[in-house]
Amino acid sequence: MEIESIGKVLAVFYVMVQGDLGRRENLPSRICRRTSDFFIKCRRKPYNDCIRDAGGAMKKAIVTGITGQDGSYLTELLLSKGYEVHGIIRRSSTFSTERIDHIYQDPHEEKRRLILHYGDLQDGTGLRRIIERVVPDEVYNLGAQSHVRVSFDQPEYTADVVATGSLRLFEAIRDFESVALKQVRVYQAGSSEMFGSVPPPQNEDTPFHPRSPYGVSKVAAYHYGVNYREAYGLFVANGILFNHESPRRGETFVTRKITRALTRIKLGLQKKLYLGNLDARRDWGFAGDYVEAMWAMLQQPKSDDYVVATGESRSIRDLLDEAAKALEVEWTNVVETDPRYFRPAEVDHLEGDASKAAELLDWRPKVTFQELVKMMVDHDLELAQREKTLKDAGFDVVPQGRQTDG
Ligand code: NDP
Ligand code: GDR
Repeated sequence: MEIESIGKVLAVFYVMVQGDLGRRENLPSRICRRTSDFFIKCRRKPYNDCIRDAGGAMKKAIVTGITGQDGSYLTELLLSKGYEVHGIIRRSSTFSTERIDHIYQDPHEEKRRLILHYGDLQDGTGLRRIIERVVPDEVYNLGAQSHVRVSFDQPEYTADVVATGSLRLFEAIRDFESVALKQVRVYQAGSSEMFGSVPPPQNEDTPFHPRSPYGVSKVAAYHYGVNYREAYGLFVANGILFNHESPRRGETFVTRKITRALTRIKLGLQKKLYLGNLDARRDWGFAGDYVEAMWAMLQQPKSDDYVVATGESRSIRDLLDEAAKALEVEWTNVVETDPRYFRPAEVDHLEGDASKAAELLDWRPKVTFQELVKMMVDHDLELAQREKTLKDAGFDVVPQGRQTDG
């Protein structure tokens, strides 16, 4: 029998028995290549779709930035949809998996669907190795030095992770596709910070004018994505997401900083809250809603760019009003301005127009601004209450995390 026919027979056998042909290591590579050709050329459908249609194999996704706010919500979503999720985490001297501890699966568990790999966007070889091992259907690139103020202190590092890190990932996927003959769909985490100083409302046609090293790096990553789409046919969807928050938001971003501080102040654990510019306006949504848009972008027949936003904006003062109202406290006498939180160049007003996402992805935000603030306040009040209980019982309570002078 000719090698091509053997390949076809083996392919069908594997799809029926295991539904897992996507793993190249399961077959001798020459036969695997032939079977890939068979699926791609004969069926005229993307490789993964053929496999799934024939045998219903589980989809595999790689998530960079899995330990971050969005990574944790996205992983919950993908697991609920039956995916096998491979998260890339950075080695650190303390644990960084707090946001995913509730869904963590021990390597000794059978049939795990959440697998963690050490890797870094600064290490292209490591990224390539993970992609080759996992053979993903989808890659979500959420990893970043994501703090705008910090990017002024560490511009080169931010550019290396956010811009060049994305390029390393696209390069690795491009090479992988050409060898594995398998399409990988890529989500690139773009940001409303790319619009910077351009007046609202901002949509997919609004020009970019970033105002920070972070914003500039995200613009570069966005253009790398578009370029790889045009040059190599890579499926890259750029999500241009406006601010999205949750009880899992990092504590140095303004929403969480406010809800953490006001709840501690309410219980007498803290006296003051130091903030920067209170007049900036942001379009704040709920992170849990926004990860649904990320996933929807990769299910489209063609890769494209989408703004994801609520269409409403509020100032930091409005946010303080809403959080203080929920807690029945007064903020004006506890909040002080500290210039160290000002930015060398500020983004004054972001308010997105997400009508393209509504029309093509059928995506709309579900959680309102008031519900979001309430959710964060309730969560942080519980944290503060725990802290107070320990303190009242005579235990030393040291708040976690330290602010730098930068
Ligand atoms: P977080 O800051 O919460 O998470 C960032 C993640 O990136 C963490 O898992 C972090 O790991 C990881 N990371 C940092 N540096 C590297 C690196 N060198 N290599 C690999 N991973 C790294 O961000 P969010 O979850 O809020 O945001 C997710 C993505 O979306 C980011 O790219 C962000 O810039 C972008 N974005 C966010 C918006 C928002 O409002 N949240 C809006 C628009 C875009 P570790 O835990 O080890 O630090
Ligand atoms: P942003 O979020 O810069 O929009 O980036 P952040 O919450 O840091 O700032 C929002 C606005 O609040 C003002 N502000 C302060 N900000 C912080 N962090 N701390 C303060 O004390 C403070 N006082 C006032 C800021 O000047 C700013 O105008 C977030 C990140 O998640 C990015 O990764 C993402 O791309 C964008 O949202 C969309």
